Amino acid sequence: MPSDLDDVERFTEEFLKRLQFGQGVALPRATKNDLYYALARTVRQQLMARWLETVQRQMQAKAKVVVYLSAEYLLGRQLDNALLASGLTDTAEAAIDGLGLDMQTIRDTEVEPGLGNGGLGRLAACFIDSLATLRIPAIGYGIRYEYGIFRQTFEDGHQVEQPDSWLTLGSPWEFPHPEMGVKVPFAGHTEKYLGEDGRERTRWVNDWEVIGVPYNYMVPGYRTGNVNTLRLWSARATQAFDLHVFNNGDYLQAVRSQAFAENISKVLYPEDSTPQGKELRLQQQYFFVACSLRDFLTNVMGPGFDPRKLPERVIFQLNDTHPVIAIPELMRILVDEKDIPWDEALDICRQCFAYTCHTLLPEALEVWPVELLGRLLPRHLEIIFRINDDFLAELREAYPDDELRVRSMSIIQEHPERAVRMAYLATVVGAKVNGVAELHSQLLRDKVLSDFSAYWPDKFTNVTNGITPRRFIGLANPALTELITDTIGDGWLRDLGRLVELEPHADDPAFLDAFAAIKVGNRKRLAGLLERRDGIVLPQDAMYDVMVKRLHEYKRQTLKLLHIVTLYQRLQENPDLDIVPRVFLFGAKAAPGYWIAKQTIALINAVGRVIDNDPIVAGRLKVAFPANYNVTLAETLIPAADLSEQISLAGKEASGTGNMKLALNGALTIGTLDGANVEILQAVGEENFFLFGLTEPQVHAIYESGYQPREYFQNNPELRKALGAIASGAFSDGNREAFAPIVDSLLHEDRFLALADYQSYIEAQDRVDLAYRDTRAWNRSAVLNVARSGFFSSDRSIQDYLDRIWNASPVDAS
Ligand code: CJB
Repeated sequence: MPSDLDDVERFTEEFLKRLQFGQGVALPRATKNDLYYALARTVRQQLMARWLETVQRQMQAKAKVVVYLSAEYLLGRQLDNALLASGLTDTAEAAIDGLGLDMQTIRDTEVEPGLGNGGLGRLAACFIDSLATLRIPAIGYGIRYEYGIFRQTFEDGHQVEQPDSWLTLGSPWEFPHPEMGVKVPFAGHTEKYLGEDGRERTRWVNDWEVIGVPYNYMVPGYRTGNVNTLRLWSARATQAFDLHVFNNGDYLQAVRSQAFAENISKVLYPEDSTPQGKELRLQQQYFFVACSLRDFLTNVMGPGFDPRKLPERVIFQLNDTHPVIAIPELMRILVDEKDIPWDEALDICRQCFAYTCHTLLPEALEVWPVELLGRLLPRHLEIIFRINDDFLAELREAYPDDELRVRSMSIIQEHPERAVRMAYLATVVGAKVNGVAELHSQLLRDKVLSDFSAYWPDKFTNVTNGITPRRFIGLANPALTELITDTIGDGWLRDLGRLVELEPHADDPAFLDAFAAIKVGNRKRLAGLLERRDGIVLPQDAMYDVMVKRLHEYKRQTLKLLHIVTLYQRLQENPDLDIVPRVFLFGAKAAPGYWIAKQTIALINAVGRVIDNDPIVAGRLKVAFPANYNVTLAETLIPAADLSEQISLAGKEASGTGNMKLALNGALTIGTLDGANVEILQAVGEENFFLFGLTEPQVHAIYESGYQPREYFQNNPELRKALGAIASGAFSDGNREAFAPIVDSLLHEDRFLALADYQSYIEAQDRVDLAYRDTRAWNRSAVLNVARSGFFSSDRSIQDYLDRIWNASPVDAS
């Protein structure tokens, strides 16, 4: 992409101008924040012309638009990504350097927008990157939370949540448009009336409303000249305060309505895979969906647009159930506002929506109590009931003698309380339903939504997740990126399948040495960061064994911990035992209300402390748990990893994407046959992957036969010893109560079969230990992991969505 700033002098000049006229300071007096803003604005300027051009071109082409509706976007820092996309990284570095400034300090000034919890939000961020890179007309819509995912700190090893005030110093990347605010009604009642044509209509008479103010963000495609838009909504009160109340002397009451309205976009719900069912959450969902549909219909499609043409012009992709209220909202607009007959409106909706499911855990499937939905969105509830009535009537025709089946497929659940099953609503109306990895999609079809897949076999499809190679190798692993480019040439960051060209080099000693040296360098870089950031000192000459993901019982951080305790006990028993030194790196946030997950964090830290203070294992075992794992930390941590822990119970992790990031950066996986691990194993080959654990059908069989965790405990001496130590207070200064709930839950219930998989896991870890000793063979496997990870690019995922679901095409740059 040609750029008018790609000479260092011009760039420097532009940067100084931004500093002077944008920030109002001269170089000698500039703060870090001034420098960061000036640099961000310099790059932003470069992208803006492309952005306006892209929007213009896409409008003219009248192409079909992919509208990605997601309550979360876990974006990560923007500066480096914008530089990379526009090809200005080297120029910017030279300019900053030439001014005697430090680029890293400027980079580190940026606070990442943490507008997501974990995998689902990060996937949305990868997808909009790939959509822009593939030149697909696309808009991402979401919420501009004032506070993103909490900042995690540890106090005495326990997680403490701090508010994430990412906007304290503002953000140079956003473009607010208060003049384009959208009114969003809530509550009230509906009433019937006769239209001019004598037909009966319904209108919604709402009680209160808020305004959604759009904030636009650029989404630059990688060196394509294409810049798409992410539009996030911020809630404002319709009036700053109530003058009437104010004049009556109650100032506090007067501003209360403002606070109430602005609460809607105040904070991201920190629950991951466990819906909260709170009223504010439903308000958030409707708020962003109502703003987005209104914006799309009026501003993106433009005045005079005929909504009957929607199926040709748009596909609304529902990222999990959070935006599913968009379905009745579009029905309401079409029927009540645009006067389109019900059946025709439903037919339009059936072509415009598609739904991605991200879970298999039954408790994670979102339901909204009828009482709550009816109170907040009375018209939507009526519409949902009518969609359901139509659907059940259709089913009764198809299954005249099977009322049980009909009821079990109802969008409305009756027990334990009457509630709307949002996944069912999305499945009934959506044109397509997809899971996020082969195994997950198959289990969706066969289990979670089996009645629906029997009824509509063609509706169900799979799109295996992916990750953007720009951020997760291009930015995160510059040394490996350079080695790959030197070896196979340029262009692979946009065509990740080309990594297979590395395969022949897996047997080239010089290449392997260069690869190994990069890993060493990346470990050093991580060690440096953790020492500065957390005061954690990491040994260099050790295997870096990494488990980074949200803390959840199904992901089984406790199983990892049992392995660590077992190794520790082996060394205590036999101090001369020859083991490969390991650093166990954890990164994990627990939902604030998820008590046992928080206890698990405390236990990991407690085990780490004991190991740290034991001279017997010094230099051989180290547990490092840097607080506040986020996208920024991931970018330094992942490239340093040797071993990737993907140890969820088979059938529970929908896909995983950390598994892909780690493999792409040359970590070998130890994992179960779960989620996308299955496809990683197929891609990299069994000899380059440490497989263990029960398969999903075996898990099912164990549950069916009545699982007895205690039996595994009693029959396995090492397991008995490891759990026994935790129970006896070995990691809590003799306090037997401290971690009793974790031990009890494992011994009595162990919902996720950690004890059943323990032995198989330990054996696989012993194989890891052996394999790591053969450095050459290990590095060869690591290189093959990189070479065979091309499939996991989010560009491929987006291409699959285009082919299987969206039926949209690129619009070329002029
Ligand atoms: N996922 O991050 C979330 N939050 C949820 O509420 C439900 C699922 C994750 O989505 C990722 C992207 O599809 C998956 O890779 C991951 O397995 C799943 O847990």
